[in-house]
Amino acid sequence: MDMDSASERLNGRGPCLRPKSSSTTESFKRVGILVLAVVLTLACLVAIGFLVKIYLDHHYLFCKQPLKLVPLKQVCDGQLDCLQGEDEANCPRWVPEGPPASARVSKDRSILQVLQSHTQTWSCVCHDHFTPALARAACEQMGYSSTPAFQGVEASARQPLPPREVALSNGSLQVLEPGSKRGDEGRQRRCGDEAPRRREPPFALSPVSPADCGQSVRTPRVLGGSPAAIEAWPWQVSLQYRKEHICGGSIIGPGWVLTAAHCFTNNPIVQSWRVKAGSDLLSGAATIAVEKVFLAEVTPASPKDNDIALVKLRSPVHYSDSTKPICLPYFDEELAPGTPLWVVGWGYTEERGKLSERLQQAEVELIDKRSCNLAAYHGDVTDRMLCAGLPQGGVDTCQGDSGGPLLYSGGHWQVVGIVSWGQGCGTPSTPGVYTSVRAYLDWIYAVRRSEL
Ligand code: 4AZ
Repeated sequence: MDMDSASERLNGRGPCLRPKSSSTTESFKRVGILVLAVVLTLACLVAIGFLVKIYLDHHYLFCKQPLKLVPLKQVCDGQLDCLQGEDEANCPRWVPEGPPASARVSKDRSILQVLQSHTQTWSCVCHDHFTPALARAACEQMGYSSTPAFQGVEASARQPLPPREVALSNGSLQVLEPGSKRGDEGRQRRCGDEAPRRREPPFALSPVSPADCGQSVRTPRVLGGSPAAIEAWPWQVSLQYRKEHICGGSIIGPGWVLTAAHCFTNNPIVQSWRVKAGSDLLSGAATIAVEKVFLAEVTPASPKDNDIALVKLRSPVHYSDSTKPICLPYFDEELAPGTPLWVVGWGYTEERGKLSERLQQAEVELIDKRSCNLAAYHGDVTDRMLCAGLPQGGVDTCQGDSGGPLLYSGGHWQVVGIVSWGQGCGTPSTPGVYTSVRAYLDWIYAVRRSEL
């Protein structure tokens, strides 16, 4: 071995080393490129698969038997497309208006009234001999599983109905005729006979804490559309379909949200709905799953009628400063035109605008139905709807506010309306139109009763 070639080999530049190292690098490169190509191809396939899944999820329902894709507009249409009925299984339910509940609560100090079935007349309930079992039966009639304590309030001239004692017969409330014999006592009594010597007036029944609803820890003070704190409107929720805000709603009980039926028209799959409560911001993850959706029946002839829905939650909301129920209106409280009302929501802040990330509040007033129909709606506003806005326009609900509450503060906050429809947003003489909640109290009671 001569010295030159030996030193070349020692330096690593020997004639036999150079080709070996470059061929190893070459093959590493080739394998690398191959791996990269495979990874990229897989990533592309996964991405395409993902996009196809998103597309299919948004347009079709997957039927297992027969194996096929059913277009979403055929889902919840009343026609079975899947043999196992998956396409009609998780849909909102239509609930017709049933017979009226046999109990109701009056605006006069929340006095309880009961219907006498054979005469179809209402009486207020006498305080004498009223038992927790009777209270439970009355509350169940209105769809409540809990029973408040009741107290006696004077059945004075303000209360036109006579107080009558009630009893349970086959589990339902019966109004006793005045002077009827009761139990084995064998003597005739009237409401108020409890304290005859003191000559006290008869007492009717009222819940001890009538406003376990409609309380908020903050009060709104700003006029016009302005950002709102959830603590001022703790019943306000966002109803979201596939994580997208569609409508507003109001908590009316631990497991119940009141909203508009039209929110579900193109979004019928119940499991895809979530309710976001306790926040004034639209984004954020914490949401509650929906168990059932109930809709009042809508006829094709009058599609704007009966725009009311009840959402039953999978788990109840826990009440706090930011989540509380709103009161339903009294059956007998008709508000006068001009009454100040509030609307709240995340809807468009301009007619062709976009949703607001922050909850907004605005003050409007009740507009009488006749002038609302005359000015804009040509008779489309029925007796079961309310109009609200400002005569000069500018303050109104809009797309995305639907289902949210129209609120009246009568000692405690009540949901008197549900955002439903209207021509444009905020234009003068075309006010917002709302479902009148008072007109649907019996429907609400019947739905909640069916789920007790
Ligand atoms: C809507 O599209 C909508 N200005 C809601 C309310 C009103 C108009 C439209 C009332 O959901």
